[in-house]
Amino acid sequence: MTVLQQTDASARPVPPPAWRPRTDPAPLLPDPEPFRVLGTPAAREADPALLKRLYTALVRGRRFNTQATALTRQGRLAVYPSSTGQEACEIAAGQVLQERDWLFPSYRDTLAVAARGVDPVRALTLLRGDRHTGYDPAEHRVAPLATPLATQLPHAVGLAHAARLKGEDVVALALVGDGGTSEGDFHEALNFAALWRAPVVFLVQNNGFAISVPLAKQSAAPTLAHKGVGYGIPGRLVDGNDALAVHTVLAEAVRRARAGGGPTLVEAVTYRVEAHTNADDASRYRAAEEVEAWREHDPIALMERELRAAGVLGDEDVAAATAAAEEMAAELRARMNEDPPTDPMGLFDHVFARPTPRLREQAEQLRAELDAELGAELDPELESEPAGQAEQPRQAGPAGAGRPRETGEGNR
Ligand SMILES: Cc1ncc(C[n+]2csc(CCOP(=O)(O)OP(=O)(O)O)c2C)c(N)n1
Ligand SMILES: [Mg+2]
Repeated sequence: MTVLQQTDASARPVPPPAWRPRTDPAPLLPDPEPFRVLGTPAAREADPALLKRLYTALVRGRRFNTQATALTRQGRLAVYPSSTGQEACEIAAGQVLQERDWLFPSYRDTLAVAARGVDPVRALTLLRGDRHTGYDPAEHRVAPLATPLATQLPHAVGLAHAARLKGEDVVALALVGDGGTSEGDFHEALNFAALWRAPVVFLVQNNGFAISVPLAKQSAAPTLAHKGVGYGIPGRLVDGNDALAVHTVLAEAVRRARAGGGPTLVEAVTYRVEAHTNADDASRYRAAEEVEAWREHDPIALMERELRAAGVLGDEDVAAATAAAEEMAAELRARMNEDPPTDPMGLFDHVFARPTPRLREQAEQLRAELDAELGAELDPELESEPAGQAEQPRQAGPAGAGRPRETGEGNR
């Protein structure tokens, strides 16, 4: 009789205990519905000061997004991946950590970085086209905005684990998109985080799309929060447009991590209202009605409705928050309209440890051209010649030749 023909189940050997699940998966499973607070009786118990702080930051964040997008059209920013519609996640992530903790953002998370206290102009440096991060990660405890998907996640786990080994009280919060959860780095990060019980929190902003790829074509998982279960990490599902709910869930996950309880995977269900970046045309892959439906669930409107109903927000407060956001936008505009001093010679820095002869030759050629232009600019006789006869100084980058030759550091 072959094994397949065997009919007597009792004849099968019982697997030893090691074959049983080592962790009860039930407590790891996310709730079937995203956690919500705004519009429910629980919101009435929230600290009004926290609500107001979140509201003000949301209004400011929205204005930041529209201003940064406008700056791309004026050529002042190379690219901007807007988080309009996702401000609740961004602001909660930026506010929920202690100073000693670390934030690991992706390219879409400038708002979270700014909400953590980094100067907004510095937070935009990378997106302005500079090779520098723009801010000192160690000073702010904010890792550089990661453009390669999910690479920030193993970094977060490594840092959190190292801090724990050193006996430091540090939690790392790592942000990633729905598309990023398909990356190998996501899986490796979750596996090691669980294994080492690292004090790390993963926040997946499920905004429905990875550029033009909708979630339905990205993953067959029941929810993205379920992805934690296979690694032994609890998954939490939260309404990503409900700033109070995201703040509550993240704060709980951070507390748990700090207390030695290990990592949590939070999926915030939200929507990317704008195109992927200013270089994308979202109308080619999604219907305007879908976007409009999500605008009905706008994070600022949800918060404002709650605060007005609770009687802690009036017209003057709304006007004050709007005015403060306008002031921030005006300052951002003015500062982003300043040409950062750049050194065209910086092109050759950090290409090779020892420059090749060809590179050295090119550098010398550029240096000679720049010196010639500088000489032309400074020579009064040349300047007084009728237009057309003197060689026009060539613009070399936004700063142009003849400006102070500073190193790339001046771009900060
Ligand atoms: C490793 C890697 N592969 C591909 C890309 C190209 N890419 C840039 S953004 C993006 C979509 C990411 O979508 P998601 O993770 O959902 O983040 P979102 O842009 O929606 O915030 C892709 C595929 C990349 N940056 N890095
Ligand atoms: Mg996405």
